[in-house]
Amino acid sequence: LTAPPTTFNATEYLVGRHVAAGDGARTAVVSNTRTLSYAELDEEVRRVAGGLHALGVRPEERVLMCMADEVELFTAILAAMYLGAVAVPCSTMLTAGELGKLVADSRTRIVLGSSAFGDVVLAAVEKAGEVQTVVLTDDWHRMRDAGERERPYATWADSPALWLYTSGTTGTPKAAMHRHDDIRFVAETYGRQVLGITRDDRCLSVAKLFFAYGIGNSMFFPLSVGATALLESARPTPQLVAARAMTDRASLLFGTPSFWGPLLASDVPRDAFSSVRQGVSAGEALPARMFHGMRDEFGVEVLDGIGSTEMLHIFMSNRPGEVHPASSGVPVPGYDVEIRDEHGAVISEAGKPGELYVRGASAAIGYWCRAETTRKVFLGEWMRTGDTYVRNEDGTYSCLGRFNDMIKAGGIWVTPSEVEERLLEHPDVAEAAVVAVPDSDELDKPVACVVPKPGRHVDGDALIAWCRAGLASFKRPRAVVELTELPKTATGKIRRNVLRDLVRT
Ligand code: 3SK
Repeated sequence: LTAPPTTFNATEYLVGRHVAAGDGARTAVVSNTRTLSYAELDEEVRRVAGGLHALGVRPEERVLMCMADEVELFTAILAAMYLGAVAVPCSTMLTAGELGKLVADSRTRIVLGSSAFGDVVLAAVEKAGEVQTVVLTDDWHRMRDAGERERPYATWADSPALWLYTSGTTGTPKAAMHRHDDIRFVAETYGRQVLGITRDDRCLSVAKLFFAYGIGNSMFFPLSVGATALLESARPTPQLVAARAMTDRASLLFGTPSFWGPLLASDVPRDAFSSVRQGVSAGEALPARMFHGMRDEFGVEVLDGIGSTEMLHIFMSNRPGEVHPASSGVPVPGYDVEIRDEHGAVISEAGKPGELYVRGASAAIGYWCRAETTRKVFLGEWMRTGDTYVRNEDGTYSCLGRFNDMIKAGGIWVTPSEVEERLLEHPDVAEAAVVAVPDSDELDKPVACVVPKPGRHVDGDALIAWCRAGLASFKRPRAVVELTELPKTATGKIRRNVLRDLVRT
């Protein structure tokens, strides 16, 4: 070792620093049930950290959470990082079986859950032999009353802070491992230099805290500047988000195309977002129609950008006042992008599509216990996104779809093989392939192409219900197409591009 590592703790950066600077009275977070100042948040973090420490949590150990967007989840994430442990917020949309796989994969010994999801959490940990403690929010007071942890653990900038499970880039869920300094980096690049976030902003996000997009929107960006996070625990319908934006005077509104579409089709009053100075969109490419609709009807300019769980947040984006509709804009300061062909050679001409590669200091250090996939995705400083992009003549970049078969529906990854496995468990199904098909809003949705067993027929609604019963609801096919056979290559591989064309017509 030539130089000592830099000591840096993300929770200190997000919370403690503001209290030390005399800003403890500023409002840090407003949830559906509570409002906390920075001083109160700081105290709550130290209490929850004390409770986790008393339960035996050690630095670098995982703490898995399956919790609604409320003060408990907010403080649990911060408290885990404060202790030097690793926060692992997981989707609340998963079935017990799906969550159980993440619990087992992460080898966590402690699981925190909202009591509202108690059944799922308890069933998920049942088969995970390493779990020693489950704390549900009904028992939260016992944990937070164990005594405060006075000082943050002296983590290094490179210490592990946060794992986020993703199915993106390649199939099965795997944890992208992020360092403490990744959090500072996204806040100081996209947050400050693109959004121009200030301490007067009030951030409202449709994406929940367990998504990379959501945790940046609702925690890293507002707390990095002493601004206010508005947490919403319920499903973000257009009516609910509009009501919340009005009541709490949101100034930054973070959505996805699958939110803007229904919002534009709704009867939400067109002045509902008059406090919003900037809209943001990510998750999937924003159709130009939605950009114009939001600007012309609601008076909100929506900045489309692309990010990934692996890069922690948005690395390419349009800029306020300089939006190029139907494009993801240009790289965020601190990031570089390249378009490369299938051999990895850089494509320098505009208009020629290829796979988007990105580099920047917030890149995950890899996937937990997935050496082979890590080596395929993280190539030195560069990361393969798995998205097909093109550079336009004006220097902006546009998304043309996926480089592989993964589906992004409503901004969330769906792994075709996982849905196909479930379909094949149905007694009427002989063969199945799931492909992405654009809906009327031009947004990809999973569609199942199914060959029934001899003498059987498939009932589309029943098959969708079958998938819904065995998988998280967002993974269900939105339509089922019955075929007599699936198109295949000479070596027996399903020709998904042929299927996609067949189903679209
Ligand atoms: O999907 C995206 O564009 C995205 C944006 C920010 C953070 C994470 C993701 C996956």
